Amino acid sequence: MIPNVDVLIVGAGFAGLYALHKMREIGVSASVIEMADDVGGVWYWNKYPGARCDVESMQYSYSFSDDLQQEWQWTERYARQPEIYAYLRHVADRFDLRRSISFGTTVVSATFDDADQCWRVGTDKGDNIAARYCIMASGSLSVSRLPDLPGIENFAGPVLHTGNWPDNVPDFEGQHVAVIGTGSSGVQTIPQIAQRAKHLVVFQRTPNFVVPARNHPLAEEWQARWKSEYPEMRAQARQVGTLYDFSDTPALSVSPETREAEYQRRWEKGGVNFVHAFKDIMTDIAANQTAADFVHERIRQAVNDPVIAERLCPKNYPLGAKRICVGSEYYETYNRDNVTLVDLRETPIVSVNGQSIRTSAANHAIDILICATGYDALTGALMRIDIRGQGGVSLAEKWSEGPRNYLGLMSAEFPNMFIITGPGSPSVLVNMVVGIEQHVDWIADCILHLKATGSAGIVPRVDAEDKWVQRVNDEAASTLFTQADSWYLGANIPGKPRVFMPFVGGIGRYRAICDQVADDAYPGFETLKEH
Ligand code: NA7
Repeated sequence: MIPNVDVLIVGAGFAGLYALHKMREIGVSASVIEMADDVGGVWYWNKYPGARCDVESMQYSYSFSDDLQQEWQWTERYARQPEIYAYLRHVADRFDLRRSISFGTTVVSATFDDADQCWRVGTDKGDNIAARYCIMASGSLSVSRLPDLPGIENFAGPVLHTGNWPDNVPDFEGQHVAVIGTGSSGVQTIPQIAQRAKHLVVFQRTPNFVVPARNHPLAEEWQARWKSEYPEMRAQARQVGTLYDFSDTPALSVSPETREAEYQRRWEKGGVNFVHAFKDIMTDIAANQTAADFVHERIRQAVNDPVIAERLCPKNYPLGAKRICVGSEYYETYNRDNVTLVDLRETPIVSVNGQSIRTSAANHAIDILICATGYDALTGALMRIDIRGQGGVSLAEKWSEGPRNYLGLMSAEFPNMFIITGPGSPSVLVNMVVGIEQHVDWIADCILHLKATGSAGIVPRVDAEDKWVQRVNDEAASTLFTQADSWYLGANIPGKPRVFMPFVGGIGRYRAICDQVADDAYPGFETLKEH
């Protein structure tokens, strides 16, 4: 049985591992519960061919230990899943974290005990753990979602989800394979599967903007230089998330030729940096259209068949309003003889049968079905735990109209439960590792403050929460982010309330707000007195 602790952490991905290390550092007892049989979080589950990070390796890594960041050697500009998984395994071993992690165990409930002022956490193994604090490091993109397709249960072959990839995957060689979904995961896996399958059919509901990765092995000197500059680089990253080449120039303030040259320069360098070419791409639709037009032209150049090229051009939402994808040979893959693109808006899926998928126009023979259909983002992992706060209030009921919390960190009526990179925080809009370290450090300071002041805990006030929710909404509404049916808004999950969830104001501003709250002795929160 898992013993009672000061801090119970749910999840052993990037967030949970650092939270455990930090809690030990501040001298509180802590343990982690992880449903997988190893550390890694999304980097444990996302083993699909082509899985890699779209933030550069030198930046998508912890900064809390200089020894760690100096000793670990990355091999590529963008790390592949096995390398990030190996890195997290190394972190777990190097900091001796495994002894405090219960693997293969799922948290099913967490109930706040008003009398004892602690959380009582239940697992699928029958544990009932008392913990003063809970840290929910359960992931922003960890609950994968299969599509609701008529007859999918009748499909005779393997049905795989990119976010829940099994170890024993059938060989694609000689097979008829379908990929449904063209977000980041689909964009990464489609070129890889196409090289092995006899035939690949891609079912696309919405085309995405895909910028080239231009991935390459990391040169020794480049890595050494980064490492020597880490103190300054990490300090800057704490303000901006990822060190992109940000611009102060509005897109329409320069000539079309200058604009084109800037887009081209960034296109050739590769990566998400493309969207930072001008400062108003995410706030001015006319500026945004110039970037979209540029990408449309690149798609038309890359794809031989003009009809297929037009199907691949995203036209009904602003560039970046759905998370931009970073790909390698993505558009070129549609020039292969063994690849078919099906536009589900023109010809929707009518039924899935034993060995085929029938659309309104054709029947496609399929041996293996790959769903790259995404996640119940930001709230999914919390909602599948029965979380009950003061007086038995249910988090799922409280959030039935959309998530409500203060600073993205805590929800009123749920004392001492901290959420890492959840809704209301910069979360998936910034480099996740930077966001995680900021959250965990803030939580550690908060727990130390509570100990120092003899408090039994902390809980947001409803008025502070209401104001924060309003602020998150208002800031999102001032951008183009709300103008797409994205998972940022919950639009990919039928019935999920449409609320723009992340805080768009950037990690630097967010950090300053959180730091100010801590410096001012936590206004907007109430503390619990020891009984
Ligand atoms: P995403 O970005 O949510 O992409 C899922 C894709 O699957 C997207 O193209 C969806 O189309 C499509 N989809 C979802 N449901 C269906 C159904 N029912 N029918 C057809 N197509 C469907 O998930 P990813 O795993 O690619 O990436 C998630 C993040 O992980 C990524 O941004 C990185 O941060 C890492 P839609 O656009 O909803 O029309």
